[in-house]
Amino acid sequence: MVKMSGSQALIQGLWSEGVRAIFGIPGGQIMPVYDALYDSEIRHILARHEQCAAHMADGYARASGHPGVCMATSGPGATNLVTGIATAYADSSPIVAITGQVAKPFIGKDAFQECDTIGIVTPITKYTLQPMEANEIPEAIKKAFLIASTGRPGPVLVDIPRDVQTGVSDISIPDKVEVRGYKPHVKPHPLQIERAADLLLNADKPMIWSGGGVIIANAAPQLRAIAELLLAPVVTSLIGKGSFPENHPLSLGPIGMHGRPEANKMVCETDCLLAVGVRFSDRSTGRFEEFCQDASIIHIDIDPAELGKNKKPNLPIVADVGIALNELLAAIKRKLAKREETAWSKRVEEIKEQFQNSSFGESKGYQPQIVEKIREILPSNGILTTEVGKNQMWGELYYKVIEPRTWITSTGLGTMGFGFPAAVGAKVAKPDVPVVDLAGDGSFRMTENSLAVCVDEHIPVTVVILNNSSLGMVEQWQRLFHDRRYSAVKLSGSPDFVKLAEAYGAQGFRAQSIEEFEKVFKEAIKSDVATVIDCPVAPEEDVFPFVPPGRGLKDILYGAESA
Ligand SMILES: Cc1ncc(C[n+]2csc(CCOP(=O)(O)OP(=O)(O)O)c2C)c(N)n1
Repeated sequence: MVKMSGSQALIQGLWSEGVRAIFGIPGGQIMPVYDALYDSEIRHILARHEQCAAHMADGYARASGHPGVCMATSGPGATNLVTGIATAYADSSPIVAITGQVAKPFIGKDAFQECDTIGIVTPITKYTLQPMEANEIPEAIKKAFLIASTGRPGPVLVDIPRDVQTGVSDISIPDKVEVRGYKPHVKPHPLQIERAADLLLNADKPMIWSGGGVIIANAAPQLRAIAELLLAPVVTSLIGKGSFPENHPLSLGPIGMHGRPEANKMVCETDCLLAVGVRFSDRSTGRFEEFCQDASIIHIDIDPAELGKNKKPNLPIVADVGIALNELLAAIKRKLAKREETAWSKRVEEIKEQFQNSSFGESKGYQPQIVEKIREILPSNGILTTEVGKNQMWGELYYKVIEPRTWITSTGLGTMGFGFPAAVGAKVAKPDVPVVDLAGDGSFRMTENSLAVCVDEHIPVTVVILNNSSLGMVEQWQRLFHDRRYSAVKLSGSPDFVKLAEAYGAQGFRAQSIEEFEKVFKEAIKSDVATVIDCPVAPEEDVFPFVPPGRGLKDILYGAESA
């Protein structure tokens, strides 16, 4: 036991959890913590908006696999974190948010900058804690990290009243902590694994659907081994891109509204689907009733709440995805030495042939070309984040992700403004790899102030803006489904993005052709300052193919004429 303040205990607790970077903004009710931070070796990255601090922590977590930490003061600081916390929650990303709160005697008195942070975030966090004495802080921090990073990961918020931060007590930092009632189920039942193996081996058209849970569990190698043994094609969810190398012969890419047509077509044909670490999102499945109607579905997930939530599986398995896939691989190996090519595996080649080199129309437009060029130039461990809109969908269709944790995008909440701060967080986690945000002009404008953070903190990320002077995705939907009644989508009044970057002290380029883009992009990812590349693109260049909302995966639109 050592005499220290609650704030000192917090900083020590964070340090002992391995925290070396915090993203945040100070304010009145968190100042004692910032004072203690002054004496610590933890790097503090001053965000320019708390929403960005939360997205930075999220990007850090997704790139590294370790919880990211964000911090804010009470009231508006805490409420500004909300979109970032909800984004992390929807995508099962482990962040720990620390907020200041008014001193205990002021709670419930409508004090300056008081708000019920715990009440606000309870539906969008995995857990919340509010230590009420200084000596409770170390245990609260340990619990926060344990809960955020185990089982199905997610955000945890620790709200600390100001007088608890300043209170001095005899405090020790525990090595271990137990959370009563919290026991994430990890081991699958052996009989279920045997059954899953039999179902897959007896199927004529086995297929794997791999999701974000495979990435979280670091289980990509096991998944690949199973696919190769079974000669089963693999499709992913949008967030699951990277759980199976998209340049692998068995990869068909992502399914869903903006998925690859070959993936959507083949998933309609399978007779046995192994769905791993996916949540059967409507964006992936289209109409639930039509999804894999004639297939047996095996669903493995660590969160029992996911099994049967949207689609009832024939074989539900609650388990840590890594352990379950290890055991499934062993079971399949016991029963099958090598599988010869089948009609189904030949169909994979055939369908890929049909679609992979096609732009689904005439010639490939500028935006797919840019996305493919990024892939060509970035090394396989380079990280691409995206915003939300057409930019994300071009990425989904044309950017082949090779390694886990190199594709970071907001899929559950679909948060515009996520990609740039997430890229900053990812670059802090992985300073040696190039990190690029693929943006739309609308999304970039929501969090462009992170340019100040990049310059100030020497975090050289590259932002590629597909600049169509419009809220493009909404415009596309208005074009296709609302009779071209363009309501509130034209983004006039944007600054010159090259000059904007320069005004922040970053670097700006404009690329009007693919040749120009190639040249400046190569320069940008090697540069030691943040770079914005403004690519003027045509607003009418729409993203196709896609499955219209409310339809089944077989109803693919290849162009405006089929809408
Ligand atoms: C914070 C937030 N507000 C609104 C939306 C709804 N929305 C989805 S896509 C989109 C347009 C995106 O425009 P832009 O960032 O310019 O990208 P583009 O589609 O043009 O590539 C909008 C407004 C959203 N997803 N997130």
